[in-house]
Amino acid sequence: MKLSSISLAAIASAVAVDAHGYLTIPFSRTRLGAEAGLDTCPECSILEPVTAWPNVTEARVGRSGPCGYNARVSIDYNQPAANWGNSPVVTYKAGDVVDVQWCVDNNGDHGGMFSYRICQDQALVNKFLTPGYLPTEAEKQAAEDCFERGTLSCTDVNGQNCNFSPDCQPGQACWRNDWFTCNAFQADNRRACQGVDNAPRGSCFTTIAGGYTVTKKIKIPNYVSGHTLLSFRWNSFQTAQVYLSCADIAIVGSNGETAPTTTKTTATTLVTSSKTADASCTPAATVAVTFNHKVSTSYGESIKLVGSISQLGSWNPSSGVALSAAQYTTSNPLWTTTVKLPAGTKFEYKFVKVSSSGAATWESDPNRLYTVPQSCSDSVTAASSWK
Ligand SMILES: *[C@@H]1O[C@H](CO)[C@@H](O)[C@H](O)[C@H]1NC(C)=O
Ligand SMILES: [Cu+2]
Repeated sequence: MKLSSISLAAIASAVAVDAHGYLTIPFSRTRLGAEAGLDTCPECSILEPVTAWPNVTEARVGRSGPCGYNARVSIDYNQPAANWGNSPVVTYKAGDVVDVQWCVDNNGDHGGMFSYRICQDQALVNKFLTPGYLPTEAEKQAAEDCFERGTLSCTDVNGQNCNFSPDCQPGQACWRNDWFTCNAFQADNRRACQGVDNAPRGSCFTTIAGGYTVTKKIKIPNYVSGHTLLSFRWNSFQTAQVYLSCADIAIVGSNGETAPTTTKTTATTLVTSSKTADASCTPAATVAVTFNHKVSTSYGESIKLVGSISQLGSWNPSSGVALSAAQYTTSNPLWTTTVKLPAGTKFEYKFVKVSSSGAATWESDPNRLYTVPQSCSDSVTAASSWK
């Protein structure tokens, strides 16, 4: 059956289904976001409305990029943050066959096809590994094109059932678009999920109706990297949707050899962009510096950023910058703010806890030091915890 993108969009709105799926093993950035309490619907990172079927490569990824954008919680997983993207979650060996898993919500198995991909262009992938840097849409699409070229063939794994895999061509028996987890495609009266793995509902975490694991094997390509990405893409058949997520991985050679060391710099309290100026880009004059500060507070208390420059109140707490607790949870007590500052500005600062009566408690000495990076990146993140 051939459906135009218009009829696919019509089905999507008529069915009005909600939730869907994301990569869980290896731990994706999306999973880490959910476990940190920041992403309240990890299965909801959706690229829509797009043509997802039968041409599974037609959709442009837009802001979703190869790692996904969750519009519900405004999280862009293409950008490393405090809880994801800074280091590999697993190290694989080139040529090994390993288990990978995604989680589909009981409410939203939309059929279609899914694939795992590795982009072997490290320079493209590095845009997604630079702390604080948000890749542009052009960089997201360039990376996505590379991930599509790097689709890991299902048939590279001996004996694996390769239905629903882009290895298949239209017309072949394996080119499947029915529900792969539930026996209920277009048949709500026999809506019953056994799960691909025969795992019970709730075998993986989703927030809408409970998740079912979908476990497959992939063969790690002959590529070595100290830090790269495995991207998961599911093209839905039933709805005009594509689901994207990614995990930070490392790959060593088949004899254990590692990639040459990269030039990423990290420090205990500050994580700054290491992107250096190159001939092909214009250095940013102003940089949006996001301060992610972890500090537990009680009801009525607030946190301010106060420092030596006028933009930070010239050491006067009442003129300091108030942080937002919008992402604060008990397990992840995050206060944040973003301040635009001229590149190269050097300053000292501290965080200040302000009680409901207005009394200010300063962090302990010494003052924190910061230099706004001079690079092509116009945004950067500084992560810290109360001291
Ligand atoms: C699928 O879409 C891509 C991008 O628009 C296009 O280049 C390609 O020809 C399409 N394939 C088919 C079979 O229509
Ligand atoms: Cu859905």
